[in-house]
Amino acid sequence: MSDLFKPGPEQKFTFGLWTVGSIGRDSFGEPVRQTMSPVDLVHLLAGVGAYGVNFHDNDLVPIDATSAQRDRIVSNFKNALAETGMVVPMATTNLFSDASFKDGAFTSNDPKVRAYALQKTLNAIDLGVELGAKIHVFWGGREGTETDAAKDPLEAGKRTREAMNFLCEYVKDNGYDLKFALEAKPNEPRGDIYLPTTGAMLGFIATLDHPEMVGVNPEVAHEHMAGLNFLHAVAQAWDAGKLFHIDLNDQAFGRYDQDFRFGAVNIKSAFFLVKFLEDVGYQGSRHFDAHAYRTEDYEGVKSFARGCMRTYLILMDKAARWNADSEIQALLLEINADDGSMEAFKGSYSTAKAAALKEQDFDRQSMGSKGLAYERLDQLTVDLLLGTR
Ligand code: DIG
Ligand code: MN
Ligand code: MN
Repeated sequence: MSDLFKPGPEQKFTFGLWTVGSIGRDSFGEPVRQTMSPVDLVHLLAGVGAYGVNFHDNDLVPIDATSAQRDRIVSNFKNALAETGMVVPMATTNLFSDASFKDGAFTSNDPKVRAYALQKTLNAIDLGVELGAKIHVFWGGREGTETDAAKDPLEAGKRTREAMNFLCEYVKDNGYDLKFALEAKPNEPRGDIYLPTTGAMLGFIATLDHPEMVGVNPEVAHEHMAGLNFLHAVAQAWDAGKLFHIDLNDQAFGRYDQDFRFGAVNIKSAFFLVKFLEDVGYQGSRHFDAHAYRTEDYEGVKSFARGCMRTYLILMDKAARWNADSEIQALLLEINADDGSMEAFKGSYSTAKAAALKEQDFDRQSMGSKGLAYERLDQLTVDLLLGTR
């Protein structure tokens, strides 16, 4: 592949240990790849040009490891980071694999499970901070139901709020330089998952004691599973100052969580997302929460990882071309033309402004008959993406 689209630290491309470390087990099949150690995965990621590596607590330290084993694992991991120059921008807690979380973690009906989930998260926060993480993600994969007979959604919300408030206080109490990013998903592995979309998460954050410490980690596949426009979810998060992290991958609509390589399905929506992130100057990690096809060996896994970053870089180039394309930009100027006749009605409210607006005549016929040239604009975009301009 050409060196033109070579990843560098400036893009902050990161992968979770669980992504390139996925051994291809799924609900209908056994693993197809051998397990690689976290140290080997760090070297694999460094070898393909990634900037950083993220992990769930148990991706790195097995749930039943002794403290001596934990210390040795962490020390070896730190050595691999030092040898490769890789960093750990984000960590997270696995609150979904162990059987004890079968009915949720923070929202479990069992108070012992809720307390254990908090304890596990405190330890995972400590581990992430020890390795340099500045963001801790919460994906509530088991926080949901198959029957609403089993759990009052109000109570589930209160339990989640109580846990998040407790954990924010823990970070403050320990003086950690750490923020939380909540990741939404509408379903799978639960029949329905609470707080199913990024928009729902944004509303929930406003109810917390320390909302300034909590943002969102939108994932392409998860908004697509809900049939939503991912760019619009990201733009709303950005507008609210809450885009603390982002999970990039791809996903066909109306399917289970496919976690495909970035841009593998919806190249046009991936383009508009990349253009948005680059236009607004997003400074966070570009995290690929995805995994290679189950058909692949580790050479295929490396192709997967390189492909995520390469497609992002190609779309960055396309975005710069779109922004510099004179025909596209001329069309945008035309579309957004403003003759200044409505200046009096812009901005904040006044009694006089409302009275004047009520007296204003509008020519609905002329407004409704105006052609907007969106077909031409979109075709110019498709031409640019297909390389014919
Ligand atoms: C799944 O999309 C979730 C988990 O892999 C993890 O908790 C989070 C971090 O990106 N994404
Ligand atoms: Mn996913
Ligand atoms: Mn994710």
